[in-house]
Amino acid sequence: MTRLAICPGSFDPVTYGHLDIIQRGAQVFDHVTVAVFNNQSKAPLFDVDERVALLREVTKYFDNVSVDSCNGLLMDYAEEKNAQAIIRGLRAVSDFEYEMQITSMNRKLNQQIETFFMMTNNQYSFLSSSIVKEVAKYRANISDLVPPPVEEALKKKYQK
Ligand code: COD
Repeated sequence: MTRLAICPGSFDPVTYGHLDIIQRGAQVFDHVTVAVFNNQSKAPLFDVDERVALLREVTKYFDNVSVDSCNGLLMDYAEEKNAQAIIRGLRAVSDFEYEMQITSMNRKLNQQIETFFMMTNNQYSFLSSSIVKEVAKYRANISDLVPPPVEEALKKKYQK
């Protein structure tokens, strides 16, 4: 049986922290689908198509990773795709409460699909899309935080 994991998120935009958990997840599962959602509580800088295009560009070297977008509930999407698992990353204790809340709700919605957490790589423990956008706005060097296509896309956004 092919073991499929969904790696859901806003990815606004994808960072090296995201890429690290996608890559490590892809070493454990047969296939990882990165699913881009519009998180209603965050006002996005990149629209969903832009986020998907950037993710496809930076994951093109992994042969068992694909990228998709989704509206609606994560667990409906995961069930429709016959996924066995959800992959999430954990950076700090502050992530834990939020993750516990959404994982408990997801488990209530579907008991068959398990959520797996991966600890961040130490070098990315401070890294988030929000922090990258904040510093990119002031034209700081972000080359060690995001892959080159994302750096380019951020430059374009903040040139306007
Ligand atoms: N190191 C390791 N992991 C990281 C790092 C880093 N530096 N940065 C981010 N991550 C991880 C995050 O912990 C997360 O697991 C993943 O990468 C994606 O992060 P974000 O910030 O892009 O994504 P979120 O947290 O905004 O995603 C939230 C969802 C879109 C998954 C959520 O809102 C959702 O499931 N929406 C669909 C609607 C739904 O089903 N709701 C019911 C659940 S309550």
